[in-house]
Amino acid sequence: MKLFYSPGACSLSPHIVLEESGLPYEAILASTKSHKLQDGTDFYTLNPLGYVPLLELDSGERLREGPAIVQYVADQVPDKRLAPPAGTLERYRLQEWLTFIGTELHKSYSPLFKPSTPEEYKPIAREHLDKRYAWVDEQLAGKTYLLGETFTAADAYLFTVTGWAKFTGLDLSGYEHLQAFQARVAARPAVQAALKAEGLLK
Ligand SMILES: N[C@@H](CCC(=O)N[C@@H](CS)C(=O)NCC(=O)O)C(=O)O
Repeated sequence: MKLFYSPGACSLSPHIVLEESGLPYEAILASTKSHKLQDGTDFYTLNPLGYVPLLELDSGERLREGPAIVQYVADQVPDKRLAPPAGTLERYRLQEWLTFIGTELHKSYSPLFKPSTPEEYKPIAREHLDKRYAWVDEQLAGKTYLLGETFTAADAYLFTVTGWAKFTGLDLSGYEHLQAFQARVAARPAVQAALKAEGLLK
């Protein structure tokens, strides 16, 4: 498999899940700024939508959308329990989290990164995120990971987007369960490996 990623972008989530899976894969840099690969290939020829993450399977088929990619990878290695078995309520809990993180968190950060966003909109986006994080913090109380004791693909996604707070003026320091979660996930060897591979660790 090949994962097309950009350092620190939402593609870090499948990058972590691939590392956790232990499966062989290649990580290919596809900068969100240039939309070009290092060999000059126009990334739009691989993904007409131009965004990462993109997973190319060994068959040559390509899969888009982070929540779909992480579930695909997790399902290749059921023993790693990166996703609960399909059809169980727990699997829907995972999808509930992936959807929440994608639509309520990830896409609420996006305008904060765009130079074209009017300044007066930014506090509104931050307030929305803060309310959602207050809820996430409550959900994490007394838990190791979002689904309980086992690390899943949802944790990789929450960890990834929450890392953007410091770049977007969002103060999450008051959320103690969330802070503990971030530290716990960051300490996982697979997470360290993905961060290192993306050049995000010294
Ligand atoms: N719906 C997509 C969104 C992916 C996305 O927002 N990717 C961003 C990085 S976090 C990106 O590649 N932006 C550059 C662009 O859209 O050209 C998903 O969930 O996978």
